[in-house]
Amino acid sequence: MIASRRLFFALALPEAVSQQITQWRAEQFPEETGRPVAAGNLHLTLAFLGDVSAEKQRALLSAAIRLQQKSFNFSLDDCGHWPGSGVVWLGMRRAPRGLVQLAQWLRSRAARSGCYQSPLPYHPHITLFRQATQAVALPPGTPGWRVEIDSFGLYASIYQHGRTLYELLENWPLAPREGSAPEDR
Ligand code: 2AM
Repeated sequence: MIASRRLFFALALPEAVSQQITQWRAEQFPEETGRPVAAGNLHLTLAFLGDVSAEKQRALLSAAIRLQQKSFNFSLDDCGHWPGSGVVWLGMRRAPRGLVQLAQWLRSRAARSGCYQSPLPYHPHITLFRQATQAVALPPGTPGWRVEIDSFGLYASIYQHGRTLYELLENWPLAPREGSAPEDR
């Protein structure tokens, strides 16, 4: 039998930003909001793959290495609550083209490998709380953290001793942006 693992492509946040986000979260949201995601687990999912066999994982790895995509940046200037899934999230009002293209490419490659992809539009977000099923008073704004992204990774989600851990399996660099202008791409 081939072992399968629960996998997803995602962007990691710089550690300093993760720390600032968790500090802001503790100041802005009451404890009863939901189950906070640990600072080290904060990430932005590009494509969720579900349970993937070792064979399919190999195919996805070799496809991802061929991907040509430039680095990009974004501001985490939006925050919201999806009561249905119990998620309080941090996101962006305007997603850069580079992020949307990267996610679309990975999602369509995943679909071609037989990984189910939700028909809902892709909404890039970082989950701050889970199990937030009651009404949440959202803060009036966010500090708008600016994040530079120059790589993406394939992660395995591992549930162990009552905790979820994300293991980075592979990381791919994105190409440098032309020039140094801090514009979105
Ligand atoms: P979430 O943060 O919005 O829950 C690892 O579980 C990552 O994959 C999480 O970022 C999670 O998104 C996402 N994920 C889990 N199950 C998913 C599903 N069925 N469809 C899309 N994304 C999913």
